[in-house]
Amino acid sequence: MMTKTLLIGTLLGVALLGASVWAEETAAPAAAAPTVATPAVAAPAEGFLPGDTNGDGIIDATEAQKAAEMRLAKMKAHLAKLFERADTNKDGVLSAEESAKLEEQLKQNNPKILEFIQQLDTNKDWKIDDQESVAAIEKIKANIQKQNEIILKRYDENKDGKLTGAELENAKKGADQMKSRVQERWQERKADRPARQGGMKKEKAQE
Ligand SMILES: [Ca+2]
Ligand SMILES: [Ca+2]
Ligand SMILES: [Ca+2]
Repeated sequence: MMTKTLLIGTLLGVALLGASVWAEETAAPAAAAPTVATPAVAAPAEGFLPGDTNGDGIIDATEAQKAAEMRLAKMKAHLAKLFERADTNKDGVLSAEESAKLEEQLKQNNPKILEFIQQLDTNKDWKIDDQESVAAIEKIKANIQKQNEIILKRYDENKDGKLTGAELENAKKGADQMKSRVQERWQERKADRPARQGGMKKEKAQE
């Protein structure tokens, strides 16, 4: 059994993938594709959790549906770019070789994204078709539900199924700490690949 904290970390980390990680990964294309634009990735401006539009610390069914759809749309856009880049002979499919190369690249740069893609792309063609999309929305919503449960278990002191007053404050603090930790991890990762990131930044600055 994983500890509660670790689980929260993992889930919040995955939730935060919705913003920073997608931006990060998309901003670091291979040198061969400098023209790929970074999509406008909305920062989770609303509540302290991405998707929590009313800021009550819980992602209800309506919020979850919207959050899942958004996350899937981002994921599809991101995957389409990865696909295009990986499809070196431009025949619209990834050969075993192209596929292996992309997998290896993601494994090194962003294993969490790879894991997420592999969970959703069940027929392993590096595309999310309609059927996979339906399943993906359900999977993302189930993750959100799990996240709600963990947050309530940890912060809902009076067990009324809501976070109010000090409960909400504590949950916010917890989320902030988790965000800093996630960001620190990203800084560390950036530091591990200064050439690529530095190169990209300079290119961007000159545009
Ligand atoms: Ca909410
Ligand atoms: Ca697929
Ligand atoms: Ca409560």
